[in-house]
Amino acid sequence: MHEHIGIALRGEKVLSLRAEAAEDPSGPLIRQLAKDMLIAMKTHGGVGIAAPQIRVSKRVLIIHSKPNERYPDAPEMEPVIMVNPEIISYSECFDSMWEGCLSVPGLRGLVPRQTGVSVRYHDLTGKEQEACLQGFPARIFQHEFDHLEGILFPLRVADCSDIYSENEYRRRIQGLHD
Ligand code: K3U
Ligand code: ZN
Repeated sequence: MHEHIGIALRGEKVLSLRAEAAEDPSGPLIRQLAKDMLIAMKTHGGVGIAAPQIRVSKRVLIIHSKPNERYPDAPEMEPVIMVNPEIISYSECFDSMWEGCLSVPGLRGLVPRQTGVSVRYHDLTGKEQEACLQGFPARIFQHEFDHLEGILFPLRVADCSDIYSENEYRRRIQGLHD
């Protein structure tokens, strides 16, 4: 049984800071941080996580795309751990999707984002990697990258009336009744 790793909630200062670069992407501190993030992401049921969400202001994020209730067509991917990620380019197209966040419990917001991003990062061996992300993985990346910049999804919602409570979201968007 793992020690419980808590999630920082909106209003906590660590979520509004610009996170610091990891000096040694393959060192023991970053490896342990990545393990803790994986545990926290899995226990809390996220499809991604960023280090500030477990109260560590370092530039490390994980994306873990998998099909889910909301996005049944999302690709199934192994978790990808990115240290010191950078955005090389964005696609020109935008689309909007309903996002949630472990640090903003109970809310859903309709967020416009670019449909694709090319990114560069270090893996846990310290090697530089590049990836072109499209669709749901690109969305998760941009959401997690925002965490490293101190930005939470409600700031990205284009129209304030597109922020719903989780229950209202389920009723109105998913058409579920409980
Ligand atoms: O599993 C979640 C989910 C929510 C909405 C749609 C699909 C899945 C919980 S929220 C989540 O996984 C965040 C992770 C966070 F909080 F660490 F940032 C990632 C995310 C969900 C949806 C869109 C973009 C990013
Ligand atoms: Zn989030």
